[in-house]
Amino acid sequence: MEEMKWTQLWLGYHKIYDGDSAWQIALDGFGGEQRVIANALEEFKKAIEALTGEKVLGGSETASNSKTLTVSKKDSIPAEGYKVSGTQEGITLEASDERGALYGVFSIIRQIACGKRANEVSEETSPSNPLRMMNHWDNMDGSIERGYSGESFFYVNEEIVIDDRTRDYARFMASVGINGIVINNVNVKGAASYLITDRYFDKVAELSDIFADYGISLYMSLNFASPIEIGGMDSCDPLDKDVIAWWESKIKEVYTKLPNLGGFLVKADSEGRPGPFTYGRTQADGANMLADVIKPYGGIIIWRCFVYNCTQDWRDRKTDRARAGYDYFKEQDGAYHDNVILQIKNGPMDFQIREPVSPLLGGLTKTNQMLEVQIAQEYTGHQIDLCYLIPLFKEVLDFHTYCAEGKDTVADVVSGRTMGNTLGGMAAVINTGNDINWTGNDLAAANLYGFGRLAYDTELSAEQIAKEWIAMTFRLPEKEADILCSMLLRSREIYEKYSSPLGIGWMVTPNGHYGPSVDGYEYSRWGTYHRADHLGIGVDRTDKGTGYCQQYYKENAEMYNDPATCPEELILFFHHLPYTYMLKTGKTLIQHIYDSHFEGEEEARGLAADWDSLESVIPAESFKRVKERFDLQLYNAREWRDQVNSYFYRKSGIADEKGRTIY
Ligand code: GCV
Repeated sequence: MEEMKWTQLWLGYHKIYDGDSAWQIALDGFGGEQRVIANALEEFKKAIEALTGEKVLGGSETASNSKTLTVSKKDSIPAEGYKVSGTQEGITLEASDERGALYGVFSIIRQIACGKRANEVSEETSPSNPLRMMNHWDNMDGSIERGYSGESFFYVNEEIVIDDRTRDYARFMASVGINGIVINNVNVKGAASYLITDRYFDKVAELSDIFADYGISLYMSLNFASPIEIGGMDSCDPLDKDVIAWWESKIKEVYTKLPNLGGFLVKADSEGRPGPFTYGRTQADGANMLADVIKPYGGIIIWRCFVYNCTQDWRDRKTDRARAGYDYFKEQDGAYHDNVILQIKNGPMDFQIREPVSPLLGGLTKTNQMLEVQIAQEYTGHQIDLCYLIPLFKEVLDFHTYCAEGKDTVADVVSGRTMGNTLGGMAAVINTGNDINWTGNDLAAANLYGFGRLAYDTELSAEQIAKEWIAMTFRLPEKEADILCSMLLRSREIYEKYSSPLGIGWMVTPNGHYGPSVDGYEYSRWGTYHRADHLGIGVDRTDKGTGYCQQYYKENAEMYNDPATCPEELILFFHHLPYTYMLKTGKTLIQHIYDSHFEGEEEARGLAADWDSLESVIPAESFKRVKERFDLQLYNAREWRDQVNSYFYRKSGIADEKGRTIY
């Protein structure tokens, strides 16, 4: 038997039923020579044969018992949307464009893989978000910044690698509706600065071509200092006419070589990266200059809002990193050109297990905006610990910003519904690498699948997505599928319980970000403090503290400003409170810390036991890989529990009411 080089994730089809028909394909308004349509039909063939045993007939072949998949172009279907309906005679798929047809095929596959017969297939939908993107933090030496699944499958030794894996990757992404991929780390350094030069054009074009086969546009992260680093100039001032002329000629060259390029993602003036601030210019000056240059080619500039002072003095209690995004970007709301999108992390800090929603989302009312989340588990367990993140993303999407009446959730804002703009959407820092299972932990693939599905349809529930992913990946009996689904759904809260308490975040080992170090970031330059002393803990971000609360619309500002109305899972993010503060549960703050950490560790053991109970129904290799991860997770959970509890016991001198062992 040929050795498996990599898994097929949720496209590893299991036989669902033994069908007795053969399939014919009929195209109406679409042509088989259209590349995305051709690939969609290939996917249908591959899947239907594996799922049902039914053959798809070639052009001249006939059969007495055939059914037909009819793919029709219908202009009334919204862009990238589709309508599929099964009958006794076959399935009709209607779409107005190729992407819609491709997604329609994957919808048929999904429905059959989840248990429907071909004649029962039925769905009519279109994407919630215009842009649904994956951001790779892959470096050209093959390493991945915050990667926990091996090395990059795009780059080895500063060369771009294109093989069967590249195509499979594009298929997986298309199957969940991803339509844009940024292929390199936002920290653009060294060889990556040369992606926009002859050194790499041919390979990038080849990659872009494979993506285009599956309806995906290729994007690149851009080095704002390119005029200096690759152009030999002494400035990258966005208002300098020579700099602008350099960019004009560079972008012309880029689009000559890469006509399908979607555009660029830019991290500027952040964590040591160059940007317009160096020249006394604004973020809008930088973004608009590039946007104007790229506009004739139909490209867009996605400009990140992750700008903050990373050389803060921990003694300084006035500067608040949480405020930075809003402080830097709100002032220029409306100044950004229409092919600029501001990409905003879900929280004001940095992908902690719990943060409030960034006040920039919806705080900006005249600027295209996009939500950035992270499925790479940087702060959420490195794809060792189980942490299904879709519930977290749902909370963010459902959050009411109060920016407009009736259409004020983050989902409304980034989809474009609130402001009527056509550019916006969701991006995820991806969790893949060249590990055999793509995501390190086999169960972390639920986040990869889930992000795409959610970005396409923000109405889907975390549970529904989990069920689909389980059915497609493992095809388990009902009871076992329920166990796995429950594991996924419990996992985020469990991770939260045994790690840092009540929204405070950052009690993590510096640099690597796995495992506890309660004071690891307390006396650092990163603006990440918990301010615990012998009496209490938390950051005062109220009107009497850093004033961060006031960046929200009134309803939220008032809610967060008062500990009595502040959601308790975030209370230490917004308030500095005594350990004796009484929570609504009737527990003191310190008792909550002890209880949640003991519970979290115990519940993590429950997850591991649940996994053990699935041994007979999960493929052996997969079972073993995940089991090894759970062993590590249990060690981690125990360290978190004991270090956090001991720290606060030693600080506060208050004993655990239940008399459990604290060190
Ligand atoms: C790509 C955090 C991470 C960095 C990352 C940065 C960002 O600070 O730790 O590795 O850099 O976010 O989002 O730009």
